[in-house]
Amino acid sequence: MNKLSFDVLTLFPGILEGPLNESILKRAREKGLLGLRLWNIRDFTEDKHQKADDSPYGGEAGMVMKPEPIFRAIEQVKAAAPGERFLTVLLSPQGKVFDHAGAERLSRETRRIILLCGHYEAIDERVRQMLVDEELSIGDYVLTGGELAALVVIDAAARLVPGVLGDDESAYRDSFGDGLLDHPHYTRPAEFRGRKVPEVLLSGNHDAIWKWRRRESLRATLLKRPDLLETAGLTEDDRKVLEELKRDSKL
Ligand code: 4GY
Repeated sequence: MNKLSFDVLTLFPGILEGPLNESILKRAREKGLLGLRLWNIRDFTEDKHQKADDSPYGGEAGMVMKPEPIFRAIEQVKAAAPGERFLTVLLSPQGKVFDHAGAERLSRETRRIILLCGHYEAIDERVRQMLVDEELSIGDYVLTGGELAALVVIDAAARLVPGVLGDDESAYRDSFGDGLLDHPHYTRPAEFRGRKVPEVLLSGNHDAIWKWRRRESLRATLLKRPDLLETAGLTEDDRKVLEELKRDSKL
């Protein structure tokens, strides 16, 4: 088994520590299915003020992360795992937008993944040019730093690693796998404040239940994210159901 491993480089490891030590990610690490190391870029400064950022050349507002500590950090990360191969990823709004396909690709990655988190305004361009293999964005907005984006990437990739989700959880793995939105879910009680759980779910008829769920997934996708229907893997039956949903417009 080759394990999914991340080395996260950041000026603020505390942002990641909490989430990585809770719930499913914590359990995945304990099971040895997920490797995670946090590296504080400040530890790789060499001046007495441990300066990791500086004002930009050309004069504009904000601070730019200095190249030297990042270069030293990445060199040390690589030296700590001799003979291993690495994929260095910069989290930034300029990257390719991270989606389910991206999560699947990373979950199968055999190289150790270095996640480089920028903070402040920017990172010195030479870091991107000389060290970064690819840039990933979690969406078209700007964060105060790449740390939250790194968490999103780690979480989405880790849950796709076989064994990370328990048996009870793994049923949900396909929710986006087929490119459709999830169907509604219900638990006890069978009636709550006048709202009943759909009869079919109590019927024990698994074929009918499967059909209902598929129909509700298609309904939710048609209603909330019709763009996803273009790329979803739809069967002939799915297309018939969609036509029905549109025709009846009892969405
Ligand atoms: N969006 N997706 C994102 C981000 C913060 C300045 C470079 C994003 O991934 N990262 O907004 N990152 C910036 C802050 C330096 C990273």
